[in-house]
Amino acid sequence: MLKCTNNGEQTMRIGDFFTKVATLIVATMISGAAWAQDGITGLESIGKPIPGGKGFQTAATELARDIQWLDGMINWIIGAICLFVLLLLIWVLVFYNRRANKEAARFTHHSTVEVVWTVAPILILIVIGSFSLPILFKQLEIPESDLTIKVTGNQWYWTYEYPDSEFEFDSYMIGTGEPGLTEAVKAELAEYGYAEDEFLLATDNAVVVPVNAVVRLQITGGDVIHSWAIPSFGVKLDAVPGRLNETWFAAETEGVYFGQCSELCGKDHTYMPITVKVVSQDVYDAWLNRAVEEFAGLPTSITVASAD
Ligand SMILES: [Cu+2]
Repeated sequence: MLKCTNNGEQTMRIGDFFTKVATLIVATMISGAAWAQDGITGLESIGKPIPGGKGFQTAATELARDIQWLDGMINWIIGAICLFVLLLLIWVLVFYNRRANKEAARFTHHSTVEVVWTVAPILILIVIGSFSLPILFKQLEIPESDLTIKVTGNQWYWTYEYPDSEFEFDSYMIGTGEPGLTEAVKAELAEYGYAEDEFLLATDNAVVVPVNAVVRLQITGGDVIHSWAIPSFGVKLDAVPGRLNETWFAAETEGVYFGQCSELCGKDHTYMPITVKVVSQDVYDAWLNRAVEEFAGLPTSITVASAD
């Protein structure tokens, strides 16, 4: 009898336990679903590749504008050198073939020409360097920052930490583990507010930053070398285990910007994209409050007791 009662009690307790677990799972799913939209809507997707696109993605930072300008400038120099070499070849072909130039000259050295073809490339390199080095240094000399984000690359997702507010979250590609753009993935993309052509770029938890804020990025790797890159920001920096690389950006236009891991890091290297939402300060503050609650960080405003 006693044994039977015990069994009955145990069954009830197990039943209770399962009910509690089920309630917890449902609650987590509901809060997860509510968080899925991250409360930020109406943003235009600016930084993303377009079908048939040839040039750079729209520049949204000073760094990206600098890089794109440098690329254009160097292209003109490359064009001029190619044209010069082509004209030299044509000149040689026309005037120094066997018929036009029956008596070939016998000299083997020409000091002036040798000096010119040594000095001219050096001068060209000095000109290019005088423009490219300041742009390179600008990417690594971080101005006074408004916000710090620590980025950790993992196989195969990103972890973002907002140290000022003491919270962190993981960011996975929407559709991770799915065989492709299935109906379920399409539905999930729509739920998160992304278009279908943003598959492989959109993530469940986007990085959110205020517009025009100077964001200091601290980038590291959790397992192997990854690389955090957003073309529109002109940012690409390796995430190396045991090393903290730093760079920065200040996005000037509100919108959604996409990037991808840019260092071959293993079998799912293709499936660890980066999504950054640039929003107004008000939207950012509201998001930060929700994020602190969701990811159990520090409240954004702490009232400290006065000394007197
Ligand atoms: Cu990677």
